[in-house]
Amino acid sequence: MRGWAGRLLRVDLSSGRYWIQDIDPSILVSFVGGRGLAVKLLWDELRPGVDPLSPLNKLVIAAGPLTGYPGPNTGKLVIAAKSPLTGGYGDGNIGSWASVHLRKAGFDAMVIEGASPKPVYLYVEDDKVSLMPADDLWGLDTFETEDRLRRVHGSNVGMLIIGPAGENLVRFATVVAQRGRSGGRPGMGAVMGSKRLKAIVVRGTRLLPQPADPSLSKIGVEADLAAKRKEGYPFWMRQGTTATVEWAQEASVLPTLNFREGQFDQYDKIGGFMVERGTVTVRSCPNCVMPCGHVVNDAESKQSELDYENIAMLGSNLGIGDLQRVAHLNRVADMMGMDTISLGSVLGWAMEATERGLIKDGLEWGDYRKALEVAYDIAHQRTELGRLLGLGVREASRRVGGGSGDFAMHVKGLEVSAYDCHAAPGMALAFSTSPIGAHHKDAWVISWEVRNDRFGYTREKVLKVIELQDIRGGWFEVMVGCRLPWVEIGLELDYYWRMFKAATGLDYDIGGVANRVYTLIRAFWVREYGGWSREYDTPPLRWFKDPLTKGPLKGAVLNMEGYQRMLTWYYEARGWDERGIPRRSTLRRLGLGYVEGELSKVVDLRD
Ligand code: PTT
Ligand code: SF4
Repeated sequence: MRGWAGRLLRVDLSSGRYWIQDIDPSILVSFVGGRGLAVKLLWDELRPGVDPLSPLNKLVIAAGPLTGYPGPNTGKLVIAAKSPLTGGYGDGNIGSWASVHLRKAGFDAMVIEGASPKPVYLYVEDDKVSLMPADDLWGLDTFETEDRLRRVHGSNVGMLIIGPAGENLVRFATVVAQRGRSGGRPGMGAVMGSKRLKAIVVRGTRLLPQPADPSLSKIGVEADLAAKRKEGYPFWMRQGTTATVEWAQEASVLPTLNFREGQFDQYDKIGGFMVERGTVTVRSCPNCVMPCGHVVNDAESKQSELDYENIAMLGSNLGIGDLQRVAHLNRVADMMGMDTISLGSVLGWAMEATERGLIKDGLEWGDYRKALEVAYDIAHQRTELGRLLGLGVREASRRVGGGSGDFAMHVKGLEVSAYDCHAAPGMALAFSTSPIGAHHKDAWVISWEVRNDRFGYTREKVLKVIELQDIRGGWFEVMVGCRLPWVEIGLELDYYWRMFKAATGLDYDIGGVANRVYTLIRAFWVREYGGWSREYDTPPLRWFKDPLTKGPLKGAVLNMEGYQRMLTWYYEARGWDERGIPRRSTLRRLGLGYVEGELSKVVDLRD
């Protein structure tokens, strides 16, 4: 086959063995790569009900058939496992040289299983694989770990690293690369930590897999040039994703005080223009034509790489209107290896629980110093509050009780990313049907919704969510390229279809692949949850119960009846029944008939 390496590396940390396997070409054709390959492997290989932090969980690191080739933003990979935060399927998409090196080493993916008795890191150089002692790295932050590994292995390697949060099994610990790329929101760092795997270092010295059509490079260069000519390119280069702060304020969707409000009176102190003024350098993933990692000096005059989500969740959501302070919290999250969205959410929830008298000696709104202290406490799991918040907002609210679940901002256990949905039913549906919990990555429908139909509960909106999910979550996550050139500056999707065809020689029905991947992920959740309920696909109660109290949309709340109607339309369009469970006929149509047996053990499948 062309475009794929056709091989995966499997490492068993319990025995220290590794072996190389050919990947069945029919699996690559049906699931493509990245998230598609990951969920196929996890469905086939994980024992149902496995403890995500046990040696029986597996970590899949998967590139895709565009990874590494010249062309816009092809330096990413997917990292996936059963999530310790949600108990369902979890993944993240991270920019790292490890993606390009993995493919140059001759692999499309790695599967890491078992658990090492002692801290180790994995070193892969083409077909040579070593497990190296990591006792002296254990306990170090991600920056220091990267520096030390570079001193040993040089700069021509790619790395994926965990920090103290991953080691200490914080449920929203992530994997960090290149001092500021962070991936795997649903606790992929904790899965690495449970395996006592501190880092993965990859060096590939071979050529990338041969593409079907040598004109692939030409199309890639053409796409790069087209991106640079786009009208929005210069402004993007000035502010990247951080310009979203001003947009979100204007649209009343900027999460403020634990998603109580959609506007923050100090938004201009943490917005894109402040970032632009303070930017000292810009970093990027490999092969990026439009770098978005804006680096500013933080409250300790150290460099911190910012994106919109970090600023909103650690700034307005906590009532902190100071960019340097927000940047410092962000830097600490990167060093500790924790997701900033979940960190901002658990801190916001704790501030509100403190205000309501549900937590003693907690934190006040806007209290930066205490927020910083608690962030370290979470990463090191060293106080009762740190241990509670390290479980994520769903579990923390279950333990604290007192109605605190009503303002715990999550779906399926994954904290909501930075878009308030009091007046955005389409985005609420996108969060609630995202295949990993409330992440915006699969369908950022909110900009379309704000422009076109702010308040409607319409079928058109449901179909828009599915269209975006299929392109973003179904397609960019399987071919594994960064979607931002298309989303942010309007690079035509046609370039990607052409590059994909030139790489693999195959013409794809995108909707078919996306539906197969979404349906298999849903089957995974149903198997792990032992059934399904519409409640799991419903957004946080706050958006239905507590109206916005300020701003132009004062009084806005979601309507439950309208929302449930949209959810039913969503299930119908995906071929799932009214409970949200894939129908037998859908499974067969998508070539997923083999999951029927396992699913029938936990639910009665309908035709
Ligand atoms: C992503 C999530 C995001 S999405 C942001 S900001 W964003 C937060 N960034 C964090 C960070 O930084 N440090 C930290 N400790 N935690 C963080 N948590 C949050 O993580 C990221 C970019 C961004 S920046 C976005 S939108 C796009 N996401 C893509 C995606 O999901 N798929 C895809 N094919 N292309 C994408 N391109 C863009 O990538 P997760 P990254 Mg990330 C400091 O991984 O788990 O999906 O979480 O990986 O390399 O940092 O790229 O306004
Ligand atoms: Fe990475 Fe940003 Fe470039 Fe995408 S646009 S490849 S996230 S640096």
